[in-house]
Amino acid sequence: MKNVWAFDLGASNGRLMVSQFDGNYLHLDEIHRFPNHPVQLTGHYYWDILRIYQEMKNGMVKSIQKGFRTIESLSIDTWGVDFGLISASGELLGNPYSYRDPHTNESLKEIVKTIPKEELFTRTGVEPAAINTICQLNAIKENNPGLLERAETLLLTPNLLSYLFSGMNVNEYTISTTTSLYNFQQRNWDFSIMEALNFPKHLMANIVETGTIIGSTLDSINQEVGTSPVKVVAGAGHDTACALAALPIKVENAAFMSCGTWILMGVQVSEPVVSKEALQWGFTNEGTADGEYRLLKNTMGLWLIQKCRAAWLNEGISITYEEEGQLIRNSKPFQSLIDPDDPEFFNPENMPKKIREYCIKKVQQPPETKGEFLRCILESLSLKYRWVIERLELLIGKSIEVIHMGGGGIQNELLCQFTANATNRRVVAGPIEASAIGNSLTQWIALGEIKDLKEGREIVEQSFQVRTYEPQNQADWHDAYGRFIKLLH
Ligand code: ADP
Ligand code: LRH
Repeated sequence: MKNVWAFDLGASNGRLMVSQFDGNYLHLDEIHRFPNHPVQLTGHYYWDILRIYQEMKNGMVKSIQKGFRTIESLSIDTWGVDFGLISASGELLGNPYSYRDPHTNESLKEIVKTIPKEELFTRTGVEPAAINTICQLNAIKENNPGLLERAETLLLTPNLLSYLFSGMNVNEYTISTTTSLYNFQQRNWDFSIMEALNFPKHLMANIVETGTIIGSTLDSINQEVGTSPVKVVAGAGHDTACALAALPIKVENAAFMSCGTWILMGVQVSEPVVSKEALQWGFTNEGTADGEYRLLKNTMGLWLIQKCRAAWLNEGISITYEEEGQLIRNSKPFQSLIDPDDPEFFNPENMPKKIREYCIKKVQQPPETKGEFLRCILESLSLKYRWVIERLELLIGKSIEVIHMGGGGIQNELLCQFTANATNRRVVAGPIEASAIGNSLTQWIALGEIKDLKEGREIVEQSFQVRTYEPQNQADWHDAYGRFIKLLH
């Protein structure tokens, strides 16, 4: 059996998985998992990239200790849009900013004075949004110009890390498409956008196709972790592209949902959808692992629960996931609803307090108990997914009957059931580790062990279990949607 290392780094946790392929089945072993959070200091939010790098090496050591010694290759996928800047002498300049940093608050307003929103959208396919790389670069240009002046190369997070392991400077296709600086017609960086915004034109490292073998692990790494050289593959670098690659979607009328800190819901399309409605409803088009596009909406995900749990932990209260489910089951349905994508919830200091304030403002009974907060969140999230799926259908002119959910968030069974209920569609949930599996598929394809993604998905289907959820309590969910939709206007 051959092994590859799949590093899947999410905005709440990172993990190293060994993916094994025996010619018929894939096997996945979790080697190492570590928490990951934006760190606040000096008035900004950063990623603790050096700790992430160290944890990745800790994972390699553990893998070898567990007997996975011969590794064919490695690839890294991460959340989108963020990046590191490298100096002319090859050093990392500062800590990479997190997309939750408020320094981009004014960026979009500034950018659209030069390039209107419609033009940005039709050139890049990406929803104009403050988190995007383009807005972060604009904020750095305005607030920290010295940093941009010293920067020779911009590497998106997966490729920043692959650079630290291999010394090779490239950006991979799927992660590059998240920036709002990628021109999908030219299939390259949009140098005229960069010029118009006075970004240095040399900044963006070249884009390579998904699955390019870019080099191998540095001697210093091999010595430190005790391995022989491992091929470094630029597999799909965007975690959402990886998740879609691994979902066992067989029918045309299916949508995907990648569930973690964010929830991304969409469909694969051969050309980006950049209509007026797509822009108005906040849809985006990002690259798939097989070179096409994902028409999707970036929506709030389990961040709301993560931040409630953090606030309760500050009060000394820790709840297990099992208790979480019990608390929700024991609380009254549809008491209060929120628009989960309201900007108020993007990065508040105290999430439960914000949710209460929102409900009071919208003249609803605010949640009191932990169960009420959690129920309010899960019901509101699921109702938002109905809103998204109905608009997706309008955009593609086809009906969607099945939703494939993957990612760590599907371990929340109520989220899957509520999504089936709210959307009145069958949900097929699995695999949980969709991103790590998709990451490894792009490596197995690069290594010539699997022919293409179609074959890869068939292998995933026979290797991992899925669970089906049928819609329930339609009348109640339909009534609740009537209340929910009013919150969006
Ligand atoms: P990311 O990749 O964004 O870091 P994951 O895909 O790892 O996120 O999903 C993590 C989230 O999934 C957690 O924040 C939590 O809300 C949810 N989750 C993980 N395990 C469980 C579980 N056993 N029960 C319920 N929810 C879970
Ligand atoms: C989810 C995700 C999503 C967005 C966000 C910044 O982890 O990759 O697709 O790009 O992070």
